Parts: sequence; structure tokens; C-alpha cells
Amino acid sequence: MKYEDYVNLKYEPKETDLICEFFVEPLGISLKEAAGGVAAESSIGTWTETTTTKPYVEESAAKVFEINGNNIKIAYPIELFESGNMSNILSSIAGNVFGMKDLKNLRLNDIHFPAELIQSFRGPKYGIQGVRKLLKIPKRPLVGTIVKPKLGLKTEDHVKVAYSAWVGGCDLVKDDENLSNQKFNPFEERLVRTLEFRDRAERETGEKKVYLINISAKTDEMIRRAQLVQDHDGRYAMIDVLTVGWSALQTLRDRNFNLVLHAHRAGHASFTKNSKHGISMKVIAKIVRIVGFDQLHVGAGVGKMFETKKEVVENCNALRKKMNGIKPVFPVASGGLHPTLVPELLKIFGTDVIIQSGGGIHGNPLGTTAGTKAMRQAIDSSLKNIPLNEYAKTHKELRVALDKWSLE
Ligand code: CAP
Ligand code: MG
Repeated sequence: MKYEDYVNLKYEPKETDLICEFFVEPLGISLKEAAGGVAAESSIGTWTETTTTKPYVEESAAKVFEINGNNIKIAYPIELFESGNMSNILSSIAGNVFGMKDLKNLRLNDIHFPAELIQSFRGPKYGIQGVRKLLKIPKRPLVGTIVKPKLGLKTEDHVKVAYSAWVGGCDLVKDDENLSNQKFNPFEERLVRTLEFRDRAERETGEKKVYLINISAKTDEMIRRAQLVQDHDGRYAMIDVLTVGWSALQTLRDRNFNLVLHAHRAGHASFTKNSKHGISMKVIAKIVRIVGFDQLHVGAGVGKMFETKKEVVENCNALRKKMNGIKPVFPVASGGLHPTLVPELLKIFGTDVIIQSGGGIHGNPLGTTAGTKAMRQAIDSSLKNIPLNEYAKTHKELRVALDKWSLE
């Protein structure tokens, strides 16, 4: 089969097919050849016909069944993939094709997994409802912070920052993506001491508090750390999902720890930011959900990161819309967030969101506890439809935050 032979615009996808939506920009070849090339190289073909093929192999060919300008849809027969093996699936559909010389650009914009394949993965253990139940917060947006400075703080100071945030009203306190087991703040000591302060904060506030310790490491070590967290009655673990890799995530999820799994996406923009080439964040969100994480960073639409509001809403849909019985995942808004942005955030996300703010809490001139109070006040006033400036007349922490971070 030549590349063009992989195009069949009359083909009607089967329920069991996996469908990919690509943006394709050819370089020196026709769009049809480029589209067929993507289908070929991501299924059974290569650049030339081979003497080794057999007639039955052609039945497994992927087919381009729609071409709409530069946007194409490809159907992949389910037989091409090993169930329950995300690395295998991605090596096909998101593998060699990105490097083809005859393509100027190629972007995997969306993916639709057939139910049978979805069900071969675990999916989230807790999801939005499970997290809400654990925290005993049925409706309001959750508030989280990241201990800052992101690296360098000694354990004794890290613990104080976490405690100050919890008593101010944070539900979640998390490590930063690049904190793991450095000499200045070793993993085990940090785990034990931070959880002691979590318990103290719970006693003092009467609220449930959780600590998202970053367990990202070599897979066996990551599993060991997850076990330690569970043994110490930690309820959560955070993982840098893209740098540890899909098979490590599946291995962790298969252990079925009683831990809510928080997915940080450090590094995603190296392939999600270019709107013509790479893989969209929506695709990553679907994969993280299917593999089985309970919450995921999806951008914020405001703040310091690049994503548009529209993209963020699409990412949220990928996490929250119905998907063959797979639980909805909590979207995490993060990156340059502060109380002034809360009304806009709630418009973008609705109330099923974790608003996570590092600089916007610890940067409050009155300190971390006040910074957290300001964030909770911004949420309360937004939920009551009271303008922030009005609410700030009787809430000094919010006033100070609004003065520091006003909208341009
Ligand atoms: C935010 C953050 C998060 C980013 C991740 C940081 O800190 O801790 O890792 O939000 O990006 O290190 O930048 P600030 P994203 O609140 O101080 O900005 O959520 O887009 O994946
Ligand atoms: Mg961070």
C-alpha cells in the first residue's frame, strides 16, 4: 500500500475504532499523501512497499476517513493496540509521525478512545466526588497552595509555611514539581513532619486538610514513597506525570493505594503550546483520566501561563464530561493566580475546581495565613455575587491582596 491508499473517505468508523483528529501541513507533497502517510506510519506502513507484507495485514491499516482543509480524522482498528498499555498506544498514534520530513507540521488535536480500550485502564479511584467526600466540602471550589520558595527551603521552614496556609483556610497544600528528596528537605523527614502539622491544623480548624507530597522518582522508588505516604496516613500523592512517564503512572495506579493522585503536568508546553505541531493538552487530559489520576493541572485562562480560556474549558470538558463510566477528574487552576482573579476563574471553571495559588498567597504582604484568608474571602464573595472591592471593605486580608494585585 502506498501512502494515498490509506485514505478512504467512504469509510465509516466502527464503534471499536480509536479515532484521532490531526492538523496536517504537508511540505512538498499533496495533502492526501501527507494524510495517508500519517495513517500509514502510525499503523502498519512505511515509506516503501515491502516484500514481507501479507494480504491479512492490510485489514489492520488505519484509514483517513475525513479531510477538512488541513484537519483530518483517522480511524485505527482496535487490534493494533495492546489493551491496558498506554505507552504502546501512544508509540503508534503519537510516535514517529511527528518527525516526518514531508510534514511541515502535525498536531494531534483530539482523541476518542473506544469503550473497550478505555475499560482496560483503571480510571480514577476517587475523582471529583471522592475528593469532595474526603475533604467534606460538597460544593465550594477547593483552595490549594504550593509551598514557596519552590526549592531551597529547609524542612523546618517548609512545615511552617504549610501549617500557616492550612490554618488560614487552605484545604490542600502541595509540594512544588521540582521538590523531591533533596538534601535541604529530605522526603521522609518532610513527610512525617508536615503530616504532624496537618493533624495539628485539622484539630485547630475543625476542617479536613491534605498534604500533596511529590513522590515523583524512579518507578520502584515512587512506589516505595507512595507506600510510605499511605503508612503515615497521608491521603494524597502528587506526581509529575509527564516526566515520570505513562508506564510508571500505570504501575503506580495498579497498586491501588488509598491515595488521591494529583497530576502536575510540568513540561507539557514543550509539545502543547504550538497550535500547529505537537499534542494538545486536551489529549493529555483524556489520557491522564483514563490512566487513573484524580486531579490535573489544566491551565487557568488568566494568570502567568499561556493557555486561552477556550482551551482551558476544553481541557475541563475532557476531564469532567461523561466517559464510559470513568469518574470525572478535578481540574486544577494554577500559575500566577491571586484573589483578584477569582471571579473570572469561577466564570471559566464553575465551582468544580481547585484554585491553587503559590505567589498569590505567600506574596500577600500580611503573610501566608492572611494570604490564604484573602483567597477564601475572594471565593466567598464571588459565590455570594458581591464585588470583591465591596467585600474587601470588611475583610482586610482581601483588601491588601487587591491593593497589591489589581487588574490592569
Ligand atoms: C504555580 C506553580 C505551578 C504552575 C504549573 C509554579 O506557582 O507552582 O507549578 O502553576 O503550571 O511552579 O509555577 P504560582 P500549570 O502560584 O506561584 O504561580 O498549572 O500551568 O501546569
Ligand atoms: Mg509549581
